[in-house]
Amino acid sequence: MRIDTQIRLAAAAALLGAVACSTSKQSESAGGVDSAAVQPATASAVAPAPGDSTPRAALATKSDSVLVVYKTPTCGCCKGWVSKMKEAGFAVEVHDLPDLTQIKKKAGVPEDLQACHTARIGGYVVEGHVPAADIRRLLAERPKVTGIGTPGMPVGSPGMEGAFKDRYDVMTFGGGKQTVFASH
Ligand SMILES: [Cu+2]
Repeated sequence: MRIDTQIRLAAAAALLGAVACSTSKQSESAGGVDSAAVQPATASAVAPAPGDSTPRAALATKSDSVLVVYKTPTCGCCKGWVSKMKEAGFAVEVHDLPDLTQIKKKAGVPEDLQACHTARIGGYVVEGHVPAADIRRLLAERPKVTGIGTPGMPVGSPGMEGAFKDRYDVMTFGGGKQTVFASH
């Protein structure tokens, strides 16, 4: 009986999470999406606008603290993750794109790890709802991998808060065999 109820709650929360991710209202970020937005962070870092040095200069000098996020404009849980990363102290540069297929391909994210958003920081790729502490550890330890990723959209991960918490792993990729980087 209790387990039944928990399963139903879990299903409902998961459904809510999925709905929130796919149907949240459009991002209010200004500016249209164009191909220029797809360029890597380093490209924008070398072209600071006159009189507007702060964010771009930060990109150039503190790339370990600037998280460049690629997401679709309607993804609610992506916005949730961005908020959590900001709360954790990362400067976040968001690029809204209608389709992330090419971004994920270029970033080398394996298909089985693909999630809703793809980010770059300090030369690494961060895929999906990875906790901020894991990103900091990645930057501190600098393993020889392409990046880390949280496959799927586990409830309880940052940006996917819910009535319960899934157990989930953050995996490394691009360094040979995928390995568990952190378990939550
Ligand atoms: Cu998500």
